[in-house]
Amino acid sequence: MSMSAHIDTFTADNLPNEKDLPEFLFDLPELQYPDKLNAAVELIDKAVAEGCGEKIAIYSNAKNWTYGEVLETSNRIANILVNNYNLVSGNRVLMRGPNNPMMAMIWLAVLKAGAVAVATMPLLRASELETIINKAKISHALCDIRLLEEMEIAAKNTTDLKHLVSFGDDSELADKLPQASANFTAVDTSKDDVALLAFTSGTTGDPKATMHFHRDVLAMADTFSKHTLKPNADDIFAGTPPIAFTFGLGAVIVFPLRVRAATVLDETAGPKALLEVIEKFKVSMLFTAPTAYRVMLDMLEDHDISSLTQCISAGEALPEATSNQWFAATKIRLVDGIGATEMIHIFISSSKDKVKPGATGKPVAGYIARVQDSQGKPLKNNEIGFLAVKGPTGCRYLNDSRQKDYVKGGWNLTGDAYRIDDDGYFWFEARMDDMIISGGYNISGPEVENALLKNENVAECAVIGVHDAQRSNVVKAYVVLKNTTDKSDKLIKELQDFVKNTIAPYKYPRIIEFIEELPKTQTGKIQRFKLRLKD
Ligand code: 3UK
Repeated sequence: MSMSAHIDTFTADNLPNEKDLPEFLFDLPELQYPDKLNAAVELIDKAVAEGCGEKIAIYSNAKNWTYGEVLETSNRIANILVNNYNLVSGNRVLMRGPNNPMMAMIWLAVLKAGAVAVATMPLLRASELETIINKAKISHALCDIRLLEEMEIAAKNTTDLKHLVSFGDDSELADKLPQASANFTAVDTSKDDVALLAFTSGTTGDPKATMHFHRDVLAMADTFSKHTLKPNADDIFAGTPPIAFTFGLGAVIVFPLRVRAATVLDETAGPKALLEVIEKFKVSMLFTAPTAYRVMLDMLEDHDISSLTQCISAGEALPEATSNQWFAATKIRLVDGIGATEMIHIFISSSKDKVKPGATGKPVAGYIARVQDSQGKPLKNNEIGFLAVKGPTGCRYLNDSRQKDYVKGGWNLTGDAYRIDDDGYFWFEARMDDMIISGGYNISGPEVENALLKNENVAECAVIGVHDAQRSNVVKAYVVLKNTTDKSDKLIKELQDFVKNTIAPYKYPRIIEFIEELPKTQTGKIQRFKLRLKD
């Protein structure tokens, strides 16, 4: 391990014990990083040094930013943090705002100053912010001036936070920017200094903070992006996942800057706005969740999306039906990829010409993966078990006993049930928690969902097991309808027959309830546990 440049050693002091860490693999030549490495310097200073100063780095509805302007502004922000607010390397800086150019430049500034970026979802409420401040011992918070209210409540209830600074139009930061120097010498961090904390979207209980080093930030680009997506400097990236979700951080900041491409950071969320962004900025690389692809399918006619070359889906299993519908409408085969906050980004996927629809793909270059039983013994092809993965990135929870659940025998265990087919493709079955045991059978909720989604009247659905005295559990489907408002028993029967004709009949949903909207996390995942609580 190299010597840390952090003065505030909180993150280093709270790393898991060596014996509880996963094994890390650095086989690829591009993963041989030097001991001294600052990810932000690689992403922005080096881009300008290579001559990209005049090239556009960030498009937005308000203004476009060249690489040179992004470098200057992030330098000014770093100077303000250090000179006006006493930031020292290793301090944790909370960031609160929608995906916009300022958020990106603050993120770069925090890393350049050797501090630790803690981006948060814009919709969080005071109590959730409080939990993050306490857990990560946040010293500084930068908050979009329009989102101050909840932040101020959280700040009052905590003692660690010393500086709360607003950014955006007419903010404290905007006020100081013109006077601050545009030159900043980045802190000479080590490749294994913590660069960011990412909180898991955690469905229940206490959120976990995962820690990622400077080298991890680059590794996500040098594995998945470089080898699977193969972008170049002419690409234009866009997507909906927030920067606080590492899916978004990679998609709209790290991947584009790593290859000196451009990113669109647009605040207006939602599938309709996304389609407008694609058309206006001629986006080539699109990143969003399966649900958004489904919603966009019905709006494609009104938009010119011919600039798209690759569409990446992650966060949840991509149903084969959605993959095929998107392909039929756009001639672009969706790239599905499974990632996790613990792994920082995607570790199983396929490049678009190698996709097997319905399967997630194969381990990304730099990663190895297998399916094992509860004892850690590898299973044979086509047997369903626990997904285990290893690579250049991996799980490091900040001071959390759950480290021992995620990492066993050097492998990261994601909590997903998978199988590997005879061609080596990995197939998602379910979250372990979403496997339904009914009448002695193991039924995967997502498989039933996939069958239902092939029906023309089904917009969205979620399948869970509900308690039943006879069968221990029965399969129940919550269905959001489209093309019809007919919530009759006849339609229920039709949908049940449809499933019986699509997959093994015993898997059909014995109960179907129509619902207006499915409960979802801010990262776009269906909250099946909330539906389970209803029953
Ligand atoms: C599930 C998937 C099937 C799976 C993420 C890309 O989702 C991300 O991170 P989270 O920590 O959740 C991890 C869990 O989500 N999942 C994600 N993608 C897929 N299941 N197919 C998929 N394609 O249960 C996994 O264990 O919120 C995704 C990049 C960065 C991320 N953090």
